[in-house]
Amino acid sequence: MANKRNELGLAKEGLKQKFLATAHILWGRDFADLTSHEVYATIVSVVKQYISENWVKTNKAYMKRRDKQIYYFSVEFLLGRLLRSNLVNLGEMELFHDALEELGIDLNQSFPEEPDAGLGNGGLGRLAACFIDSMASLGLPGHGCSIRYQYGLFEQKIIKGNQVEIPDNWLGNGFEWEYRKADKAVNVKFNGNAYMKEQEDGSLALVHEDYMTVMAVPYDVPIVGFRNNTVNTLRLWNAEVNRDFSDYGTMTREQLQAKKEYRNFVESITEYLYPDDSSYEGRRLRLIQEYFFVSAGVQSIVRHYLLAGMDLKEFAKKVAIHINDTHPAVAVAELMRLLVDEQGFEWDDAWKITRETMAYTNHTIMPEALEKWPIDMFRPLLPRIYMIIEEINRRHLEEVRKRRPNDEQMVRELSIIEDGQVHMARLAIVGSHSVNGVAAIHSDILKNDTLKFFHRYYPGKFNNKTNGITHRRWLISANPELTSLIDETIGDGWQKAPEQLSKLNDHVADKGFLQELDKIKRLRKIDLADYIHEHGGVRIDPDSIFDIQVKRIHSYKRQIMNILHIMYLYHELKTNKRFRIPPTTRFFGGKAAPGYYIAKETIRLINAVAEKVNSDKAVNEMLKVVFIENFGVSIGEIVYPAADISEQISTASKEASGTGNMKFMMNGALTLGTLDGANVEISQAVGRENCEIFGLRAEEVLNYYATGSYKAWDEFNTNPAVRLVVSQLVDGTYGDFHSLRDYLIQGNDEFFVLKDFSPYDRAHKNMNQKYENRKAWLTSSAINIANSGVFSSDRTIREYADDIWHVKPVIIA
Ligand code: CBF
Repeated sequence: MANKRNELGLAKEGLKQKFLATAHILWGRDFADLTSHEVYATIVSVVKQYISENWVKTNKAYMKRRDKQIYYFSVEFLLGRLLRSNLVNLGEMELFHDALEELGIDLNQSFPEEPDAGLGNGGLGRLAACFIDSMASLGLPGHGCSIRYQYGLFEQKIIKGNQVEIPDNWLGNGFEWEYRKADKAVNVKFNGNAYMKEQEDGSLALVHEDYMTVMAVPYDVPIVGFRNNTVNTLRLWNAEVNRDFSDYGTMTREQLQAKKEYRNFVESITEYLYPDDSSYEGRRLRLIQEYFFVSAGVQSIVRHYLLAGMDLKEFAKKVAIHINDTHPAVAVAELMRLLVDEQGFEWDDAWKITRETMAYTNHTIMPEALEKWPIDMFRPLLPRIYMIIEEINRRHLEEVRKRRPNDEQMVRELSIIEDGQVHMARLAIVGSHSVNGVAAIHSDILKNDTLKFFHRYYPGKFNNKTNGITHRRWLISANPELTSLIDETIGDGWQKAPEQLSKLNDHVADKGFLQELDKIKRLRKIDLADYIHEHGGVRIDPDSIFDIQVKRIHSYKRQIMNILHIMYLYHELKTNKRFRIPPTTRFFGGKAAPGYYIAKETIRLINAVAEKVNSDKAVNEMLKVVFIENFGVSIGEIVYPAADISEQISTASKEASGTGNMKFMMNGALTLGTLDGANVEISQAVGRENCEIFGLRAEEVLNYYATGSYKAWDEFNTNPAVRLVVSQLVDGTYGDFHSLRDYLIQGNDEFFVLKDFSPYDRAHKNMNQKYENRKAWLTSSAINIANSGVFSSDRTIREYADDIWHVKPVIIA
């Protein structure tokens, strides 16, 4: 013990010296004189000194042992902040905290100095971030590949109740975690003419001429494993002007103009995450972005592979490329291009390698996310890639016709090019050896509905991998007191093996444990209440029920049902003297896409209701409504642990999985939800008595769509509660919301808000009743935590590694 204390003391002294020396090197000033941002940057620099040794070691080990590598291609990585999570993963939080304290610095004050790396917009991007954390923590050689966007998703401000979008200049003060690797730059080609030209000997050779080159420069971010020495890499590509294009002196006016246009073009590529796709130019820019990072990523993988001295024939045994949603699907054609055009492979051999290398995950059945590009846009931009896709499709359809003679519907449904468009999901499916959905119900819907023709044709390719979240960020880091309580109760083995959380099942009736759980929940609720108040919001009673719905604002997620229900409660509280509810705060948070009118109107309605309810003294002891501005990863770390009720109320069949549901559950909230996405598996894991399930089932929803038999008017006419709240949208109670009324009634309520309204109300009543029984509630809360281990992304990634990538962990000594 004394020895350990001694070691720690020495480590602390050494660390303090490091801070002082690093401050001198970075700023030429004493540590004590630094601004708070400089202090933060100095801490990061010191943390990087801890990380870099293992980063080098990890890369060397991979190179030397030639272990199979996983490359996870995703247009989004919603990282959030890294300082706290890196310290957790390094296991050095306490040491840093103590050393800094002795230097007069509170480490907790430094965390908010870090900008949220908002390189994503929602579940898909956050999942990718959880996955790279899990790969590193499981010791798997897995890396991310994406774009270094200059601006992340917009910053949301609420002004007079409306969402206003401000550019998210997250790189404004620099991003301390990145390493620019200029020597690893590659060129990406756009435009020009590509064709096959007959040679003198009669053979055909590819010509691609008059193209434009963009230089892709990687910025690498270390991804630190959990106390295991592994440090993997997230490679973010930045578009830069090609070096060859810099001889200003000799240029004519036209050439200078062309250069200016070229520079603007290049700079636009990595400027924004999701350029506005309502215009042709915006859509084209998205396609440019996708090819840009995919081409750069695949080129750099092949180059690295050859550098390691490996044989390309073995490529699929040594490399797994994952296509996260359709955005990187063009990787299929790019790898074919590199193998056939640049490495001289025969088509069939290249195709075998490509298919064995690629795997694809579908994240939604929403048609707008299954990208299609008009040929007229695609071909001029990527002429050689288009030729390759045409050839892939020609051969693929030849095989379809052979295996399914006279089945022209099958041919149409499976064709990668159809109706003048290139279908990226189809390219991904044809070019991959595995296709997976992200929750059991979602994978079933893909097989039986959305992709049924592909499933009939390639039944063996389809599988399910239910999503997960990293318990390191969402529990260990976000809720340290709960972490300590769990450690004290079942030991800390669960931190490395989260399935061991199930040991808590033996304690869910322990009075002492439940009392502690109760105290910790209250602490987290106070944190959230303070955050809201400090950010200009209302005062909230931490003893009220915290009922929270945070996620992107989308019609299928049905925030509108939630707010209509609050309007109903408010009406009852005002008009019915006997009507009572336990004191409740209903929270919302999430961004609406800038061009999504109904979503923005929903935000406006939430804020209008909040204003009225919160300023009404007669009810606001019982009911408050809060819209959390600019919800994102870091705010989520305060929000998820504070919830009593997790609202997961999407129309059944529409939410592929959801992952917020898992973050809430892991922190002890009870799910109030539909049987959609991973809610189904959550309800199975905890039992129906420990969550509240309501509403239409997926089969019923799909049946309504198929038969067209749902009539929103009937709901309006027959359900007085529905009639009341829908009428209030236009009678001036909250302002003018014709937009939402028309959407629900004239638009025939595409997502069954009115149909599910009364079941939703009953579900709330049941929850309220349950909440009144403190012991039963806390037991349910504990059961949710105890059964959340299966929703750690470690479990998910292990399944990907075993079933899809066939990759084993590598120990970094
Ligand atoms: O699979 C991760 C998440 O992806 C989405 O956010 C997406 O963008 N497609 C889905 O909507 C979520 O259901 C899913 O959890």
